[in-house]
Amino acid sequence: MTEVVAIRELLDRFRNGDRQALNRLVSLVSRGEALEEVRVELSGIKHDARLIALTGNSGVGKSTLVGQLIEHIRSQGETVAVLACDPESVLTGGALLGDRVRMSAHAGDVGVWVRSLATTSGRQSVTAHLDLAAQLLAQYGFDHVILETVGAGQGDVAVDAIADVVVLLIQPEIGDELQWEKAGVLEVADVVVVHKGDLPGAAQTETQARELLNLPGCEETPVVRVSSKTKEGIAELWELLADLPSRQRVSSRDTRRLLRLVQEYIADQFAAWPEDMNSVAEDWAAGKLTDADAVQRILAHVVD
Ligand SMILES: Nc1nc2c(ncn2[C@@H]2O[C@H](COP(=O)(O)OP(=O)(O)O)[C@@H](O)[C@H]2O)c(=O)[nH]1
Ligand SMILES: [Mg+2]
Repeated sequence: MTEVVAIRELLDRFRNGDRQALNRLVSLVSRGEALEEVRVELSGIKHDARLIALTGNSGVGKSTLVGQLIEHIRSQGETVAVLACDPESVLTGGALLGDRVRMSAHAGDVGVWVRSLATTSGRQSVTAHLDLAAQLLAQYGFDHVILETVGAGQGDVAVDAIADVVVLLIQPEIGDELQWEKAGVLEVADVVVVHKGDLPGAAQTETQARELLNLPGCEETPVVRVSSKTKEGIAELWELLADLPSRQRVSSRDTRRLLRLVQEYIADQFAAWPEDMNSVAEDWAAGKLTDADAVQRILAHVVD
């Protein structure tokens, strides 16, 4: 009973802009508590903040970039809240500390709110809690809410289900096997950032990402090269994000996912090139078949 009253009082204070109440509520929902009360509080309420998710493998520089974005946003007189959700932080403990150190430059600035969430529970609930926590921050009045999460796509957290804009960070890789290419994680991104743009190989990575994303019939996904070290591309990235209408690209992303599936399906079908397709190839090469006719013949074979 007392608990219900306490939560109601917290929500009252939250509504009046009490920062401590906000902090308590975020803690509660991220632990999976007071979910129903907060959900009711937030239902039907509108806010202008957009939820921007920065995602990518551990070590790609998400926290560092968030730090740069905070600085940029503050220099424009706007406010920002950041929820860092890094399941690996829970295991290692180290990343959490690192994030705090990098982001602590803004301690004492009321225009900045940063919290690392230790998420240990299952995928579904993490997403639900994270969504509510983010909505609380938006409703509180922050101009921007940024989520830092590891690995969209193979998803510890289904960020693309809750974020308005998903920014995928990739970095120049050593060796020729590209992890992100194989995993097909590019599809969830509204914007792809080639991070650590100061490193050798960044231009090549940028070209590869463009090629992979430039599938026929799809709207192009913007690819930006950014270095948090030199600050090159930070302002451009932020401008791009500001210009990107929320969820504008969702249908394009779905199309891309589907086309990727079609590509894989066809590749599977032709893992062993069937004998009877040789004549199609020969006729096509000899100019007896138009491109369209040759493709149709092959597709007919696939559909069989
Ligand atoms: N060369 C270079 N290194 C960077 C850049 N941004 C971050 N790093 C380094 O990459 C490492 C991982 O950064 P961090 O932000 O913790 O990555 P996260 O795990 O994705 O949050 C750190 O050692 C950073 O100093 C960059 O723009 N250029
Ligand atoms: Mg981090």
